[in-house]
Amino acid sequence: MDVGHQEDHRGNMMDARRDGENALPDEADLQHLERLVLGFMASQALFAGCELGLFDLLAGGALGVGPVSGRLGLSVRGTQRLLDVLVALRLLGATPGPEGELIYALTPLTRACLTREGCASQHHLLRYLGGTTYRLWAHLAEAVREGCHQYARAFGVSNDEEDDLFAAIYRSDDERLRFLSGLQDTWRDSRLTRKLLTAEDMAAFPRVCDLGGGSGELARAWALLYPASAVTVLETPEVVRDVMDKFLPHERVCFMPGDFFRDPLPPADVFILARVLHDWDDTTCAQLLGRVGGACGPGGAVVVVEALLPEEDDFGGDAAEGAWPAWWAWPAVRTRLLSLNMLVQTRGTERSAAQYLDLLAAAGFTRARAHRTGSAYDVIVARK
Ligand code: SAM
Ligand code: ASE
Repeated sequence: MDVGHQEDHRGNMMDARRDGENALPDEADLQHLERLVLGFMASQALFAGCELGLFDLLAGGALGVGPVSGRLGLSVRGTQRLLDVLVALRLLGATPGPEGELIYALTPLTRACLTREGCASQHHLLRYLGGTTYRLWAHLAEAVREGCHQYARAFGVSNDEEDDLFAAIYRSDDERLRFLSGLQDTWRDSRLTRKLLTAEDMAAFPRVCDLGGGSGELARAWALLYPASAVTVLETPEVVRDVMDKFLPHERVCFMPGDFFRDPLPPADVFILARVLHDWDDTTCAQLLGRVGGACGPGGAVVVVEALLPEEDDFGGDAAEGAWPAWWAWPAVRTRLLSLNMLVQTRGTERSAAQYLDLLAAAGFTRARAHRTGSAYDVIVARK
């Protein structure tokens, strides 16, 4: 009578097909799971390639394992395995050399994105994610349990710093530079910045202030797209000092040191908030937007640049529908991971368009429109 059941070697009752509640998964489902489980190893291979200077070295020409390990001062056995996995991950090409040994070369994607000098370089962002972000994610379970960021556990920042979010994020001068360089990478792709900043024509807003504008890379893109505009970045005094010393801001972008929660905001027709609101809880966002609403006149506007969460019941279709890798690119997954990252790294969250529109309306910006770009970041333009 027990046809279809069999005892496995541990004596558990197994039933491959009949028991829907506890059926053995098929190969495709197991692969889906294993790809997620091993995903962190693939990320680390990528981060290590950046950290070791492997992609930068290969930018000068294809090489075999001997020269790569020799020039970077690495073990041959370690280098061999890292190179091989990067080939398997389609991040390097491999062709036989004159003596039959494999010669490793960058792909167009890795040349553009993973080398320091690449035209769409994400090198510094990957260094930041592989260093700081990765170590914070080691405490994800605690972040979920406690509902807050993990700088104290991961980096031993003090209680005072824990209370002051950016004191924790910028726990040293070097770390502040790594953060600024990492975030700057996002705005290197002029196709993305054009999509965001021309979703609506902003030429009628000549005085622009980018609040918490980091290194000024997005402000630079604005200045190039709207040649008649005057662009000011309001940043913390330490960041303004770093930008003056270590970055090359566009000559048409001014920097103003200050605290956007306390100091008077400069007069402007439009304020940019790019990846600022996602750092803070609703109450703090309302406070900041209230100040922005007070600072810009009746015709004033805000441009919010964020990765918009899908609406809460949109998980990108039926979970059973798409196996790896089709579903991975879906914004449903990506932005929810970014939102989990905001839990681990900040006091904020990613939000849906509807959530931002509510926050904006409460600050008097009632004429607002969200533009989903289909790229890494979206934009909301809100007017009073
Ligand atoms: N807008 C930039 C971008 O999208 O790349 C940077 C975003 S970063 C996540 C947030 C920025 O807000 C940081 O550069 C930080 O220095 C700045 N910031 C934080 N608190 C601030 C404050 N009280 N006053 C001014 N800037 C502040
Ligand atoms: C923040 C942005 C980031 C605060 C912490 C952060 C990013 C990484 N850590 O405002 C950049 C966006 N995230 C990713 C994964 O690209």
